[in-house]
Formats: sequence, C-alpha cells, structure tokens
Amino acid sequence: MERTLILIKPDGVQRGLVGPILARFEARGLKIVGLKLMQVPTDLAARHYAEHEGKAFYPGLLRYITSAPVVAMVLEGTNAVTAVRKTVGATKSFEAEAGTIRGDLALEVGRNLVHASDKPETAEREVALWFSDAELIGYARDTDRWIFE
Ligand code: D4T
Repeated sequence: MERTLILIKPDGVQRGLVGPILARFEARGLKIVGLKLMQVPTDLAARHYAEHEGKAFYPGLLRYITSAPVVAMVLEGTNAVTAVRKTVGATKSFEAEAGTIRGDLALEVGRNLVHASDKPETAEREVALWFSDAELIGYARDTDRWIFE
C-alpha cells in the first residue's frame, strides 16, 4: 500500500471545490488516512517547494500557496502516487486531459487547484513534512476487499 500527499490549494478552497475534488479520490477507492484545513506558514511552503527556489515563478508560487487556507490530505491505496497524479492531470491545467481534475476544473498553471506527490520517495518526504504520525490513522474499511485485490 502506498501513501501520497495531496493539497487542495487556495483556489480550490475559495472556489468551493473541496467536496467535488475529494469525491473524485474517494470514488476511485483511495482511503483518507489524514485530513486537515490549514493556513500554510511561509517556512513550510518554502520547504515544500524547495526544488523550485530561484525559478522565476517561485515567489508567485509561495504567495499563492500561503494566500488563503488549503486542505491537506494523505491518501492510501495500491499505486496511490501514480493513480492520484493521473486523476489530477497535467501541471499546466490548459494541457490536462478532460476527465482529470485540472482538465475539468482549471485553466492556468498557477491556479491548478491541487498538489499531488510525483513519486513514492517524494510522497514519503512530503507526508512527513505535512503530517505528524499522530495525525495519520490506519484503519480497515468494509469495502476494502471490493477495491483492493
Ligand atoms: P504541484 O507541485 O503544485 O503539484 O505541481 P506539479 O508537481 O504538478 O508541478 P511542479 O512541481 O513542476 O510545479 C510546482 C508548482 O509550480 C507552479 N508552476 C510550475 C508555475 O506556476 N509555473 C511553471 O512554469 C511551473 C513549471 C505550478 C505547480
């Protein structure tokens, strides 16, 4: 089982899309093991986006992610990282396939609604960055045997 970090970014919260976005992940069978609303401190934003420091879009990216609350969550499932990235769609929303979250609900790269970890190693780092162990709850669902082989 893999775990992955998802952020519903400020535009998703402001546009009232938390429910519809979360519903897509739940409907896919992914299990919510961590979930919280938070105002992102600048130092956390900087650590999360450290790989982009120095790029032209970095200051705007930090302003955007700290501008209003986000919903942070950890989802669990088989191949969760890949499955979630596919459900989210391409980073540049205008190129994202129809049927994906960004392809259906967003237009811009700098207003792309959702963050999702891009590989299992990144997911491990990001889950630990955003959630304490006590905030993550492992549990069984009665439906698990109908979702996981
Ligand atoms: P995040 O990390 O937000 O899920 O986005 P991705 O994983 O899909 O894409 P990324 O790390 O390459 O980019 C991080 C973040 O920066 C914004 N961005 C990116 C931007 O504003 N302009 C750009 O040219 C790029 C490449 C969007 C996502």
